[in-house]
Amino acid sequence: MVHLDLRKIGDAGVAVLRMDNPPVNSIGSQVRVALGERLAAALADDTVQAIVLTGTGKFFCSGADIREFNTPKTQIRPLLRELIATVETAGKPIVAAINGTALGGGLELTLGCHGRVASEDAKLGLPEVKLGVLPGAGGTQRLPRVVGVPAALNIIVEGEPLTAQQALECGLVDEVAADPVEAACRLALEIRRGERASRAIDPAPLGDVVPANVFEEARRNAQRRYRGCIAPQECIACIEKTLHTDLQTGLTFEAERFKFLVEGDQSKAQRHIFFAERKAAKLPTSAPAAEVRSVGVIGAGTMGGGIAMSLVNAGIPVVLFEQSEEALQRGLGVIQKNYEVSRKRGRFTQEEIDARLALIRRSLDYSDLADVDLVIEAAFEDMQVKKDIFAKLDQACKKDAILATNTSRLDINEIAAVTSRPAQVLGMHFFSPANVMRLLEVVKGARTADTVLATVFRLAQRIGKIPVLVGVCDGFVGNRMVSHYTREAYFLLEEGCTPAQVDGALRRFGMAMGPLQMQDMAGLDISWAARKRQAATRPAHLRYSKVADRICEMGRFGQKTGSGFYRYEAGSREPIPDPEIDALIAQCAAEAGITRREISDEEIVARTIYALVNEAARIVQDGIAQRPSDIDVVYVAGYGFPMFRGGPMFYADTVGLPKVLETIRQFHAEHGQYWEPAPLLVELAESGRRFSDL
Ligand code: T1G
Repeated sequence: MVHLDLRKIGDAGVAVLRMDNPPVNSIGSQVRVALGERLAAALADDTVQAIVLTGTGKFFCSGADIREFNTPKTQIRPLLRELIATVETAGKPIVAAINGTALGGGLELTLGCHGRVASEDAKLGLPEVKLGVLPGAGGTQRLPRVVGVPAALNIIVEGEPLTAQQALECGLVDEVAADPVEAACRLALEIRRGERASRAIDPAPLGDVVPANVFEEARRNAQRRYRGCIAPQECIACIEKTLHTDLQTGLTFEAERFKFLVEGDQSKAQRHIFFAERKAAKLPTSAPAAEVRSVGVIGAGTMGGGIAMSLVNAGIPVVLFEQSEEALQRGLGVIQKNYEVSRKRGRFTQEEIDARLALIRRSLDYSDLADVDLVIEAAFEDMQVKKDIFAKLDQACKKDAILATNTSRLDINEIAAVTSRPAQVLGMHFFSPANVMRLLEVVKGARTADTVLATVFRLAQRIGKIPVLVGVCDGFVGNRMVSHYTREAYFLLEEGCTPAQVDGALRRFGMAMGPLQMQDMAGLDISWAARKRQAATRPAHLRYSKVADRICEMGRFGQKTGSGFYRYEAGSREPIPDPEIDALIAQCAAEAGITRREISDEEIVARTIYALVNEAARIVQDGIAQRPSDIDVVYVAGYGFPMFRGGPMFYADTVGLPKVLETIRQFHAEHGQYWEPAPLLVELAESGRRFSDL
């Protein structure tokens, strides 16, 4: 747990305390107790002139043990902030040797030390805001006193880690060393001998070190970037305290705000997503993963181009295939333009972009795909087009190559059946823009081999995606649910809402974008094609809204045609309400004999979000998703569902399944069959259980 090694350096003794709590050296109650004991021993030992704190392997300390939050273990003494106070006020110099990742409480521990040395590959950050809390062991009070207020605001509100070099440049660490423990021992003794100044924190208020509007600006930015999240605002309030309050007063305020957040629904939701993402990435098989050295991408359109970028961004060579030179040039042009935008934003240097573009080999010939380990097909969303491509790929590619399709809803098994290798065929459903969106639905076909799943899951993590295993059905998980969500949005239009009212209610709920604006962004023609495909099997007795079809019949496909549910000025994505659409909706309602009425935000949210929940319960029941939390990951990472609500299933649990069921039964009585409660939802609600129990 915490090892104590005594080192003799010259005639001086240095106690090296090494935290060792795999897998990520989190600091829970047991580590705190052990560290407290070792520290007391080293401080009491007269042969020890200085102390060094360090970690094990790749981790210094990944912060407090998140699993202990909201449990009695958090009250076991010493508390982390008490340990840090002991370090800070120790009579012997204590230096942190940051041997790797130091996050949250781990970095806060080093802020109590009298010096900090980092290894070259160290990562240093305070990501608590991503868990809906704040750095509650002094980070908001000590970091501004070490790196200054502007840098502290950025580190704490954004929650992104710094490299060792960046930490050196902003004064967070004193040195970067190949052997941080050796360097820390030397620094500690130099401080002991008075040859180097101690970096002990000055507890006095900082005073007006920054213009007052810095905090207003920070609040406005955080409100815009993290709409609905309360933790960033609390972080800013704590940091602001450093200007005019001393350290102890600030620490008390910080502890009180931490308690408020950690007991709140938002943090519970964000922690749920933290663990849900890690659970989703685990496959129910121990089959070995094969190496993917190069990938073929079929189609250089919006999706193909984004997929190629996410692969070369991870250093994986790509053969980008198109049917015509013109299409290839157009696709490569879009990729270059996207990189140019990233360069202007300082994300990539020109050298880095050139290196990525050099990994893209352009192709008009299937034989260029003979040696790739995986092909991802991102061609036009039509079954026959995809079957033709897979038949050709089956001939052109080496026998053990994996063939994946980026279809967003077509039957993987039907595509696999045209090949001689159905075990090597699966779906890899990326989300637009594919080089940005982190979600990847990995669609397991009836005959997809476990080794193929393992290979694609490992590749997904390598390219920074969150893989979620889903089964074959129309729309898999995300799109199968979204069609129920948009159905209710269309019905709400007919019953009295405007597009802006529906979208506004869901934006206030926290969605990144409302359903109708989202449809305009994705292109109305895609869902129109799907509705046409489904028309043959849609039961005639079921209600069907013609609103979206009518808009498409007018040639309005959304942003790409300058109008859809909204109008868009040239070059702008800002949705402008259009009276012509209001009239069209009223016409459809009249034809359907619907009397329009006032509709509340509450009803809009319940009808759309519970439509998601009810269909999601069917998806779990059908085994299309492994567990409810996977569905939360799909919606938070792929559909703009607010992280601070934890996804549709966690949100339903938070509301309470009996209440959700009661409302759905009410909708069932009012609106008919679409709202028949999912048997799994009924079973859980009536047995007092939750989705999170599954
Ligand atoms: N507590 C408990 N478990 C943790 C953990 C933590 N802090 N960090 C990781 N795990 C588990 C994780 O669930 C997984 O478990 C396994 O470790 C490997 O993780 C007072 C209040 C450190 C960068 O926010 O960002 O300090 O799935 O798959 O990709 O102010 O984990 O195997 O059962 O992610 O190598 C602040 C959270 C806490 C860091 C490693 N710290 N962790 O990434 O491995 S709040 C954080 C991470 C705090 C103080 C406050 C990453 C990582 P399982 P992994 P990885």
